[in-house]
Amino acid sequence: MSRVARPRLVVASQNPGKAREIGRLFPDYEVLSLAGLAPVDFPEEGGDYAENARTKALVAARATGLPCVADDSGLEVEALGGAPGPYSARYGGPGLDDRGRYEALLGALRDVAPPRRARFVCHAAVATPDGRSALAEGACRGEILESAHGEGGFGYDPVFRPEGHQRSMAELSREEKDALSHRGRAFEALRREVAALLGRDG
Ligand code: ITT
Repeated sequence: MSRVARPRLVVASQNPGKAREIGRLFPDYEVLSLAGLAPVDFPEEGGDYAENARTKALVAARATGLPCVADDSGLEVEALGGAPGPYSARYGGPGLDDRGRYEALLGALRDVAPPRRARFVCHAAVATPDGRSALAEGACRGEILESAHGEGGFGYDPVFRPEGHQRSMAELSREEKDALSHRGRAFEALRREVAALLGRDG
């Protein structure tokens, strides 16, 4: 029995939690991680999710010579005027890990009564080495809890409860998170473009 080779797709992210999630959204592809393929220096990110996502995918596609997907994402908290937003990865100052960052967020919201409404946003990008690219976005509404719950996911998941659920994002199964997350939705919306750019039927 002959097996049709799956097209190769590189996940351009230096965040292992994020890279795992993007990878599992593409079961029909041979997903490769950036680490070990080519040294890639991402430029410093600005405040525009879409531009950041496209730049990550394009820079990685040029460096690896392979089609790449990337995302730029963040957590927008209503009581903080939409912060940290595109700066979510750096919230609370340098040297913090995921836990340090969500603890800084809980501290900033200490005097804000629930519900502390928030949403995760994700702009997904695909790019080819010859410079073609496409973008799509997704969001997930919810609220910031008063303490951390759960061990799954990454980043702010333990302190975020998606709308309509009684558990934090970190207490959901991988399948549950992928079905409702900003990232799951953004890459679902990008699926056809990925197939088209890689020369596959959607
Ligand atoms: P790459 O740029 O290398 O992909 P990064 O972590 O720097 O990694 P971003 O600039 O897009 O990526 O930052 C997104 C941050 O938003 C991420 O570091 C988390 O703090 C937060 N975040 C995004 N998606 C999340 C999710 O699904 N769950 C929890 N936190 C998330």
